[in-house]
This record gives sequence, C-alpha cells and structure tokens, in this order.
Amino acid sequence: MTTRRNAFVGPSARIETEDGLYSEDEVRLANRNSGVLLESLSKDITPTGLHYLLNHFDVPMLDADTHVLRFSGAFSAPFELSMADILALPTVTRAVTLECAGNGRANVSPRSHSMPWMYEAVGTSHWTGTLLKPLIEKADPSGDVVEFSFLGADFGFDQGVGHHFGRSLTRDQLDDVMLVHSMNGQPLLPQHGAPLRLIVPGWYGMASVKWLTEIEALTQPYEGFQQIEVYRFRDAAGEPGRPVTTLRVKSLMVPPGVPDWGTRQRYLDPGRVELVGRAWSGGGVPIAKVEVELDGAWKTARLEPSGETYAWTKWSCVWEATTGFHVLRCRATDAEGHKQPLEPPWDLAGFGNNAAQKVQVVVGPL
Ligand SMILES: Nc1nc2c(c(=O)[nH]1)N[C@H]1C(S)=C(S)[C@@H](COP(=O)(O)O)O[C@H]1N2
Ligand SMILES: [Mo]
Repeated sequence: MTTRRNAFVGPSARIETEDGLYSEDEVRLANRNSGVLLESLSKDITPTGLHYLLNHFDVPMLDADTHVLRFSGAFSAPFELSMADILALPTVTRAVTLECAGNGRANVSPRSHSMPWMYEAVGTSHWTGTLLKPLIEKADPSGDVVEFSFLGADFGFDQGVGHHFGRSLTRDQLDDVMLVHSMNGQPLLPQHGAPLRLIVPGWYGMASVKWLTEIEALTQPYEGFQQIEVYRFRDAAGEPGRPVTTLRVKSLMVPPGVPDWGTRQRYLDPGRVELVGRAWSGGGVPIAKVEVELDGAWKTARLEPSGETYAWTKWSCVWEATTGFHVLRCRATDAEGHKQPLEPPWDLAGFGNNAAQKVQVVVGPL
C-alpha cells in the first residue's frame, strides 16, 4: 500500500473541550443508535445493516412464535392475531423512506438531549406486511372513536414518566399504513421492531411504532407521552406545541471524493464529477425539482423518480470540479411548492431541520 503526503490535506486539528471529555450521557445514548453512511445514498434501497436506528429504550427480545397483536378499546368485534395469522393476510410490499424527526438536530442550537444527528437518520427499505385499515374495519370501531393508539412492547422512563413507547393516528390518517413483518425480504431484525411494527408512509419515523403489541380504539384523543410531550414543535419549554407529522421536503448528496479521517472533509481530483443523491417529501407528495449549488450558481439536477409514492427520488448532476475550496449544497422543491430552506428552521428540540446539506470539498491533485 502507498502512503501519500498531499499539499492540500493538512493534519486534523484536535478539538479541545473543557475537561477533555465528552458528556457521558450523550455518548452512552449516541452509541446505542446509529446513522446511515451517506455513501449508501447511491442506492435505491438502503442495505438493511446500514439503515439508521432510533430506539428510545431497550430493544425487546420478542418471540415471533408467541407474539400476539391485540385489538382493544372501543371496537365491537375485537380480536387477537398471532404472527401466523398476520402472515396469512393479503401481502403488500412498498418502498418507503423513513426519516427521524430529529435528523439535523446537531445543526440547531442549543442542543437538546437526544441523538446528535447531522444528516444521517434516513433510509429507504422494502417493507412487507399487510394494510392496517381492513383489520381496523373488521374489528369495527364504534361511531364515537376518534383515534387509534399503537403500543410498543418497550418500556422506560423519560422525564420521570414511565411508559411504553406509543403513538396514535386519527381515523383519516390510516390510509396506506402497514403492519410490517419483513424488511428487504427478511424478517424484521430485533432493532427494527421484530416481529411486528407499523410503517406510516410519508410521516417522520416516530409514527412507525416498533414491537407492536396493541391497537386501542379511543373515544378521546390519545395522551401517551410520545404523542403529547415528545414529538411536538415548540418555541419554548412548557408550551403544548404543534404535533410533528409528515416529512418536510429534503435532499442529500453522496459526499464526493475521499474523506479526511478526523474531519470528514472531502478531497477530490479536478475534472468531471457526477454528483448523486436522494430527495423526498412528506405525505406522498412527489419531488418536483432538485438544485445543486456549484460555485455560487444553482444548477437543476436530473431526476429519476422511483415510481414508488413514498420512496425517495434519485437525482444527479455533473460538476466540473476546479482546483480550490468549494462548498456544495443541494435543495429540493416538492410538487406543492415547498422548498428546503438554506438555514435550519429553529425548533426547541431541533425537530424537522430540513435545511440544505452543505458539503465542503477541497479539489486539487490527490
Ligand atoms: N416501540 C418503539 N417504536 C419506535 C421507536 C421506539 O423507540 N420504540 N422509535 C421511533 C423513532 S423516533 C423512529 S425515527 C423510528 C426508527 O425506526 P428504525 O430504528 O427501524 O430506523 O422508529 C420509531 N418507532
Ligand atoms: Mo425518530
């Protein structure tokens, strides 16, 4: 192997902190979850082992042979389903892009105590299962039902409140929601919700409850902690906030060239480079345009729609890279005219940061 010195690549500076240590709580939490590697954005489907992970509590080690999904509450014909029952139902497979609502939080100040994502809490999988709505209809909710809650098997504490991870949807939010047992043609892995999870296409990831054990029909709005406390856009602590729901329009690129280990800054030979990336929006709204900022000018990228309503769209754009320092950015616009902002939209918990990605590139002979 060769080692090379390069005039363009300086030694990485060590970053000094007050006591030389990371915050113990933050490191412990960050090491339990993981983000996608941006180079895998070159693929339509994120390899399963690279899909980001966001687990609030411990991963329940459930047994598919004994697992039961229970319908409860204000249903007139409630029932229980084993995994064998669920596997025997009509099957649907869809490519769906999942993104964590906290993706981008690391670029919003002050930081909130949660995963320090920059760009990497996103991925697209082929999810296989069955549609939820026919099952809800079969269980026959009474006329005064307003919401359905979805409960995970995982239990823990947040701000002193013990709870199972749970979320709810209203009656008119059930279209296209899936009960999922497989990811990319394999049974779900424990960390992705085995043996059964919800996939709520077009929404931020928190709606897609993993380790699903119970669906309850409610005649009052759900007051679970993850619904009314955690996933809210807030300007100040203590206010009720607005619920986090569908994905905001966003795009990312595969950082071109090769990295410096310590800083992840990119290094690239001069010449023609094809930049590629992905763009997506929420609620099934297609991507209308992706622009890439190259040396101060926004160039329109080529789009390759996937044909899947809820999966990201591939884009590509040619760049003639010239010697020097460059900051590349990409920004998407969806078919409803929503366009990514250049600066992070501010939120107390750093939710919904869909600002244009910035990639620093040094171009020079390598
Ligand atoms: N039961 C349960 N479901 C959950 C979570 C959780 O902690 N517990 N995390 C949610 C969040 S915040 C996200 S972003 C997605 C992440 O799914 P993944 O880990 O399969 O990528 O799962 C959601 N479903
Ligand atoms: Mo999330």
